[in-house]
Amino acid sequence: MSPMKTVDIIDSHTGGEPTRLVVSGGPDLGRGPLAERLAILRERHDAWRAGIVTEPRGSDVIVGALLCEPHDPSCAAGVIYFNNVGYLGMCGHGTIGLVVSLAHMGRIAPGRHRIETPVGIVEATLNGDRSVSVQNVPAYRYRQAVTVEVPGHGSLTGDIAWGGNWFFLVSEHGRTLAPANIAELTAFTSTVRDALISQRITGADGALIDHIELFGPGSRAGVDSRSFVLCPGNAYDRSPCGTGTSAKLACLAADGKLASGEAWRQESIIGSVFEARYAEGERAGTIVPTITGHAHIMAEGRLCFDAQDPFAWGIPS
Ligand code: PYC
Repeated sequence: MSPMKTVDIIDSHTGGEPTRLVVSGGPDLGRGPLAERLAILRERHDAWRAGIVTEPRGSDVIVGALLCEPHDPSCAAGVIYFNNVGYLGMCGHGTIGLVVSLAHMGRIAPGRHRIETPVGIVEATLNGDRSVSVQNVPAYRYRQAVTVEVPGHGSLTGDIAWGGNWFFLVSEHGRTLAPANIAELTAFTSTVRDALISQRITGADGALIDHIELFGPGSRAGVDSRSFVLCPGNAYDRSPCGTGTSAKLACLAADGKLASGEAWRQESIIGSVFEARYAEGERAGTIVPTITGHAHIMAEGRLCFDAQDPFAWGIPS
């Protein structure tokens, strides 16, 4: 009998959004910078991504996080994020989950830790109350008030911003952001993303805008706004989305609606909250966002990949 491949994982969730941290058993990606290792993972081991996060072992909602030795020795860890359809440059909720999982493993203590990602180094602080504050990569608004024609829905105007991933952010959409409307919001935002692609509306350097964010009023006192975030594989983010909140801060800063250091409390569609603030970035027009939230450990486990299992590496689409 051939030996079974195994992968050790820790599952956590951040404001309801799951993160599956791969602790050991991942493919050999060498020792290069994280962006290089991501390219190797994408080109040579994509089946492995699908096996970890997609059905039947995973689901469309799970974000995977491959724990890597950092290339930069000043970092406590390196990480590559992935989901049901591909790879993420950065992931805010995932970094909060990563830090709580590393603390659970006894690998880090409360305090500040540098984490290497394919889009740059972020700094995460494990706070005394077990919350985690992630100082993200610099965020910026790339274009303001861009109009897209959405088939069946007419014109829609939003901003394009970078927060570690590319976002199209819309406040004037005429929809109620309530859990009862999730199916309709998912269908609508997915049509918006397709329209952006077909009308060649992109981020900088032609980058695909793969996250769509709708904003509305918060549901309770002390919350500034509620959002619905469509992720690349058509799952919606159960958390307020760390990179999406970073993109929102960049737009608020550009509009003069939020001052440096001022708190912004962003609520997700299911009611979980991140608190966010920014400092001015080094490059004009950029900000450095810090996102604070809580994550909880849900499981420690070992995934088994049976050579006889036709669906060991996911269900082919
Ligand atoms: O928290 O940045 C985030 C994120 C991206 C996709 C899902 N969550």
